[in-house]
Amino acid sequence: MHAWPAPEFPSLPVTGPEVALHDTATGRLVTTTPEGAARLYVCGITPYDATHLGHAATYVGFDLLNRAWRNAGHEVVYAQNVTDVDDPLLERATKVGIDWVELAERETELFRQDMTALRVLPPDHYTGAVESIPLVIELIQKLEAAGAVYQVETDLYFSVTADPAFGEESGFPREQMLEIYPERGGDPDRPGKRDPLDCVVWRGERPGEPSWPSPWGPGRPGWHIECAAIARTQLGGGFDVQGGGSDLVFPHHEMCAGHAHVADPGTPFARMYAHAGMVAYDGEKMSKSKGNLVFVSALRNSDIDPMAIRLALLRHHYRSDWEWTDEQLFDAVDTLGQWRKALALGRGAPAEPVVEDVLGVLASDLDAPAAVELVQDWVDATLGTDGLADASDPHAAASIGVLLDAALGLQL
Ligand code: 5CA
Ligand code: ZN
Repeated sequence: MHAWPAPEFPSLPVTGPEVALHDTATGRLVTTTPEGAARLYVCGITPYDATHLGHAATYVGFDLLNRAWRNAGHEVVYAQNVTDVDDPLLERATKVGIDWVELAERETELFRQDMTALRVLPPDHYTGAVESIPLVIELIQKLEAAGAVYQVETDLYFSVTADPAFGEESGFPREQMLEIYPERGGDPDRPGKRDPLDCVVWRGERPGEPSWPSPWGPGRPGWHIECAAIARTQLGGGFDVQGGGSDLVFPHHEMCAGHAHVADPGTPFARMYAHAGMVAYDGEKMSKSKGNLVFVSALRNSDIDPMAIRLALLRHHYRSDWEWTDEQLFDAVDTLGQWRKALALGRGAPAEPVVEDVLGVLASDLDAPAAVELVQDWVDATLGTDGLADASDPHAAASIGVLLDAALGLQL
């Protein structure tokens, strides 16, 4: 399917440092070392409802990585999926009495518009689960050839024990996996399974549900196999970063890695795994199932400047869990007003050190809050909030404007 239009990406006069990122699997800050283009996969939406600020925070977080890599002189190949057939989507479509295809298309289109408004760089490969069914079947056949799948009634399961590295992505002890699994789509107690942690790779047809033909009978793909198939096909083995929100650490990314390891023994799925923190609202994780949502599109419809939404998100480190409040948005609107005033002066405090420092903090685990502080210091010095305006750099505003756009995705 098509992604969304790319915003302009201005080039900076200097090259940024290599990007270091916190790796979930090792728990360490690791400097990424792309060979050729940097290859990024970020798990996409399940389009049964509009984009909320939690989704937006995750995609803006990985957009910082995309930008930091480009600013360090790398080409980036970015792939993202759309889980356009899955239980929650089908359940919602039935509940509201609309066709599931129509629901998925409508919400995916709204997501594209939200991402465009937030100036998130689009993926190069944007792929739906439905359109990747042939890839899924091909991958399951590889797993089958490796003896890693078995049938329970009309469903096909993946044996987690087939991957000797199973557990290394999340690092979770087995008890923790067993506890989380049922909360995140797993069915540990189903009779006939060889290991409670085994996951469905092909779900046999159920009455009233869509299905596609396969060597194992009509059905549809499991969730994890979808991302494994799309990522390894579009990015190849051992791509640089697998990303998503921290709710995907287990089981989703563990299972994706498991499938890929068994299909291509000796090749890692991703070289590292990065996860964004969870955004809460009203005291709980913002989630479609709880309904405590703030939609990006609702804010845009009430004439909120999308750049203020983006700035409010950037004020939190991508890895931290935090709670959204409306005040943060009003603060961001005020801050942007002040920044625009400083940029309108043309001259200002020296921009060169700001450019270098901002690229530096972003290359160190995407520290956007520190970058925002550095820009604020420049704005304060330029406007002379202490009565001492610094206008020593005649090209300051132009340089800071380009920096804000290229590094932080803020076009003011
Ligand atoms: N389609 C799957 C991934 S293959 C999925 O998780 N879809 S989703 O619509 O539920 O979430 C889309 C992305 O937003 C995922 O990366 C998820 O980890 C992230 N996400 C979901 N809720 C939040 C939240 N409250 N805060 C931050 N990120 C979130
Ligand atoms: Zn995924």
